[in-house]
Amino acid sequence: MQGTVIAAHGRHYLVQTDTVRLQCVTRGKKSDVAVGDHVEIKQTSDNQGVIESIAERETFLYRSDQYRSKLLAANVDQLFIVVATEPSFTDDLVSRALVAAEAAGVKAQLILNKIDVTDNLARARERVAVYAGIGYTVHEVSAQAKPDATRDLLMPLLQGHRTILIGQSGMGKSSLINLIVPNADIAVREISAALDTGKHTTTFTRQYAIDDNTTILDSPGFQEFGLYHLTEGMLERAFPEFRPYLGGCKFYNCHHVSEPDCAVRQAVESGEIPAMRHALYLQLLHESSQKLY
Ligand SMILES: Nc1nc2c(ncn2[C@@H]2O[C@H](COP(=O)(O)OP(=O)(O)O)[C@@H](O)[C@H]2O)c(=O)[nH]1
Ligand SMILES: [Mg+2]
Ligand SMILES: [Zn+2]
Repeated sequence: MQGTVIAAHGRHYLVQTDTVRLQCVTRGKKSDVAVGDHVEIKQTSDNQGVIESIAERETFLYRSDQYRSKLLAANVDQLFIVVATEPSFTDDLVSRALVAAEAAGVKAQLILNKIDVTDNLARARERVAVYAGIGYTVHEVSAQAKPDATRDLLMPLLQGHRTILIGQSGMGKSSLINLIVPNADIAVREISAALDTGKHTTTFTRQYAIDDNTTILDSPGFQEFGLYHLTEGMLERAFPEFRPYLGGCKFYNCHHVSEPDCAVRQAVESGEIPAMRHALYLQLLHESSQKLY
């Protein structure tokens, strides 16, 4: 039987086939299955099965720590980073998610939610403008105050795509999912029960089908978004605003750290590359050198 992994919790996976939804485990200790994976399964009881194999992935989105990389989602083609006017979001997480998306060849956009909270709106707009300046599209919504307008804006962007929502806890990811997916709250309770996650309904990634070729994935609000797995070469290419300068450094193998006549650092000095982004690049370069696998 073939199916799609729609939720993962530890080594337990929920697989949806055309006809049934099965709680699955992998054979042996294999644990490299992710939500979004197309899998071959063997049904072992009414509601259980074993994952036999994983189909080739179109994309894979990772995060990682010093010790291992962790597959976040497979086969998504779009990543929406959800930020809000309140609570305040961190640029660190936004940029890390953007870098992960670039490295995976997944198109990224930003959603600024809670624009009804006018006190913080100007500041939030200023902050997301940095990403718009780099070339990322930013959409403004209010899941709570303007639900219909929010749905009307998001639906055409989602149609025909496999989209993952990423954002810190409290930004409004679940509120957006509830607008887009009818009965999402019921679905998540069912998934939670099937995976026996207890009350921890938001600690795992799950996928909802909107129609036959439209899916949306909700991910937990990550505290950490390590990118130790990225190599230096992948890193510099994952910053689109660096690209115009990459051939222009004095040394062809320039790391853009402290080398003389570095075109990237000159662009930081002149304000063409946001200093905050270059600082994150340096941090990620450091992480990349610290990985132990
Ligand atoms: N004012 C305002 N509050 C919102 C909006 N969207 C979500 N919230 C609230 O923000 C809180 C966090 O939302 P939730 O969807 O659970 O965020 P998640 O942690 O990213 O899934 C909840 O109390 C929501 O009611 C919005 O557009 N405006
Ligand atoms: Mg949530
Ligand atoms: Zn350089």
